[in-house]
Formats: sequence, structure tokens, C-alpha cells
Amino acid sequence: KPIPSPPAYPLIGHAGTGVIDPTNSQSSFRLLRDKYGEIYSLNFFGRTVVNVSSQRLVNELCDEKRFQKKVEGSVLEVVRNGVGDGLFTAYHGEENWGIAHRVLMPAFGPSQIIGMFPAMLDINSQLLLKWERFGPDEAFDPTEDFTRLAFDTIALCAMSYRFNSFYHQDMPPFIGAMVRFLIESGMQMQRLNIVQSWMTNTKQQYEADIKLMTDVCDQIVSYRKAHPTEGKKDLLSLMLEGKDPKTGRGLTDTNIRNQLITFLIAGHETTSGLLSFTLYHLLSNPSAYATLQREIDTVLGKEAITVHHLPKLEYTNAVLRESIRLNPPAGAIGVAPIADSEIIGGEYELRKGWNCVIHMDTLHRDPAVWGEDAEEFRPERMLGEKFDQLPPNSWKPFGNGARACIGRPLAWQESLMMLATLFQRFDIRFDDPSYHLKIKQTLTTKPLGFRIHAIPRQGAR
Ligand code: MNH
Repeated sequence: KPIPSPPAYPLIGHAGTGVIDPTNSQSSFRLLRDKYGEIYSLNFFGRTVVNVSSQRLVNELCDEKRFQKKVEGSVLEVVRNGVGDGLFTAYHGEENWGIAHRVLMPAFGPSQIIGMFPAMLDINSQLLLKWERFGPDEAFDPTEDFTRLAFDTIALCAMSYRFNSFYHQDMPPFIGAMVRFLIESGMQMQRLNIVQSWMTNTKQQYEADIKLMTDVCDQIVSYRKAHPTEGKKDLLSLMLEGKDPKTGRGLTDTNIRNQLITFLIAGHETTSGLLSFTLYHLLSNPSAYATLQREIDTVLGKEAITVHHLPKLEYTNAVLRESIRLNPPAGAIGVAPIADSEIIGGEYELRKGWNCVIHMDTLHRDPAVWGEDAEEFRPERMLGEKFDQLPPNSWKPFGNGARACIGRPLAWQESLMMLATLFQRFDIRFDDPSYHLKIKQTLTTKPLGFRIHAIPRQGAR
């Protein structure tokens, strides 16, 4: 059966037809899903991109015996300009992916994550103190402070390095460089090579941004060399000293740089988005807000948070799952058939050279899985057994299989702690009660123009 596709130009295909808004592709893809359904194909300069949104088809794309991650021909291939063979952008089967994966996985085991609790709490308290000092009258964008939180947390937990972002008026320069770098990488996907070669200023800025990120990482490595962490095995020490059990090899200096930039980027953008979207959904759903705060009051009361509280925060956990369902900050992943061709859904043929994109935000709203209220924020559906019994591959915010997110437990613990301590201490209000969610997109998504007040609670600790 032919795969539906919107009208296109000869040669350039859908580039320049305006079907994809490069500054907010997620909303473009959602409109196309509404019009063309669970699968449709696009063409950019001869490259075929098949977009898939239903659990029934995605379930097949998640079969690692038939499909594998595809970096070639996707924006990740352009992002390699800055982060090369780092874990996120490594090609399927690239040797350094296997080495780094085996060396670094142990840094994200359960006891390592619990061991990060004090460092996470350190950064978490900096945010709380700042919001307390703001007081109830200050209107501010929480996304900025969640970005500071997540950025400082990944650096302190994984690299024992402090950016001290809460003590600077401006965001760390790494973040500005990263945002420009990611946006420009996305733009290059829709540009002809010849046009690209004329844009010398853009090219200079792009290279300066990559250099800035590289310099920050070199600074982290030289700081470590000057301040060895006696016996403490964090992610950075595994990068510098770890040996792959399979090949006996360690990471090269270039690969370490690529990994550090990768972790600084992947380690904060998405977590910051998750926390920001979660506040938005809670403010828009007063009964979920009330249930969450009641749970936190019951579990924590006025006690200082400890690791022992975390497993008891069942509803808070469900709130995060539901928030990331509706707004998965990393909204799409790309795969391709391993064989020359594969038939999915018993009717659509996919070819090896094509980029097959799983769109998480539309997958996460598939009415066949989530029902008539798929668009509603209802954490109850994510509690306990209901979550465990969801159809396979219907909730994929952290990607798939061997190439799924390595930082998931870190991000989750950090987010759970943040929500619990935030609602223990504050009531949150919209600055503008008529605010409706708008999206800011780089590689990932965040709320745009979202402002709140944080009102210290009577008698809170
Ligand atoms: Mn993370 C891969 C989402 C937090 C480091 N991450 C992925 C993928 C998704 C994803 C989706 C798969 C991408 C693909 O298939 O192309 N990550 C998230 C989300 C959050 C997140 C939604 C927070 C919420 N990620 C983190 C944190 C770190 C991190 C925190 C670092 C500590 N993620 C990675 C790395 C990869 C990855 C590294 C690449 C893994 C691999 O391919 O080996």
C-alpha cells in the first residue's frame, strides 16, 4: 500500500514547501499526522523520511532484530560536527559506541544514582533558596532555573565540577553556544550545500560555538587533573581511567571530549523541559495539583527529604510519567530497516536507506492506546499496575533498546526530588492565568513564555 505524502516540488521535495517549520517542527508534524494519519512520508533533496505515530506501527519499529538507530541523513549527523562519536550521535555499530557504552554504563547503576543524592540536593537547595528570596511578588520563567538546576546537577554528579549557575545573572556561556549550535544544525538540514557554502558568518559563529563547548570540556578535564577525586568513581573518572571489559581499551582524548559535550547537552536540556512542562500541567489541572501536594505533605510533611521518601512518592511519579507522555522533551527518534526492506502493519513497505522517524508526542496521544481522553492530563492512568500493563512500546520518552537514554535514572531521581521539595515549600501560580502552552524548540522542546509566582507556604520548612 503506498505511504501517503503531501504534494512536493521536483528535486528538493518538501524542503521549502513550508510543510515543516524549522523553528517548531513538532507542531508541523502534528498537523501532518492529523491530515495524513499514522504514517506519511516526506522527501528532502531526495532523502525519504517516513513519519510514524501509532503504537501498532511503532511497536514493529522498536524490534531491534528488524530495525536499528539511524544517524545518517538525520539532524544527528549534522550534530556530529560538534559531538562526533559521542554516545548519542554514534553510528549504529561504530566501535567507540560499544567501548564507551560498556565503560560508562556502571556510572548509572542504582547505587551510583542513590550516591548522587547529596550532590543533587545541594543544587536543588540553591533553586529553592533563590525562589524563597524572590517571594510571592516576583514573576519569573521557571524554565531558566530548571535549566540551571539540570546543568549544574549533571556537572556536579557526573564530573564533580561546579558551574555555580545560580550565582550568575546570565546563563552559563556553554548554554548559549549549545542552543545556537543545535538550532543551526537543524537549519542546515533544510539548506542546499551551495547556499550553505556562501554563509560565511553563520559558519564562523557555528565554529566559534563548537570551540566554546570544547574549551569548557577541556577546562573540566584540566580541573580534574589538578584536583584528583581520591577513589571516587564518577562518570568523568570512568572516562579517564575506565577500561572496556570486552576489548581492554579505554576512551581516546577526542572521544572523551565528545562524551563530555554530549553529557552536558543531553544531561540538562531534556530534564529542564520535563520539569517546566510538569509545572504547566499541574497549574492547568488543579485537582492533580491538589492530589500531588497532599501526597507530598503526607510522605514528607516538614521533614528534610531523604532517599527513603522517594519510592513513596507514587502519585508524584505518575505526574512525571503523564507530563512526559504529553510533552516528551526529546520528541522524535530515528530508525531504519536492517534488511533491504521491511513490511510494517502488514501493508507498508520501508526501505533500508530511508529514515523512519518515531514521533513520540503523537505516539503518546494514540487514541487506540490512551482512549478518548488522550489529550487530557490524567496522572491516575500512570499509577502502579496501569503503567506496567500499557501496550508494548506505547510510552517511549527515553527512546528504545540498546540506544535508549543512559541518563534516565539520574534525570528521574533529580526530577522527583525537585517536585517533592518544591511543593513542600511553595504554592505555585500562573503569572498570566490565561497562558496557553507555547513551545520553544531546539533539538528538544520547552515551554515558551511561561511565567509563574512561587508563594512560600505558611509554616513550611
Ligand atoms: Mn537522554 C539518549 C531522552 C536525560 C544522556 N535520551 C536519549 C534518547 C532519548 C532521551 C529519547 C534516545 C535518542 C535516540 O534514539 O536518538 N534523556 C531523555 C529525556 C531525559 C534525558 C526525556 C530527561 C527527562 N539523557 C538524560 C540525562 C543524560 C542523558 C540526564 C545524562 C546523564 N541520553 C543520554 C545519552 C544518550 C541518550 C548519553 C545516548 C545513549 C546511547 O545511544 O548510547
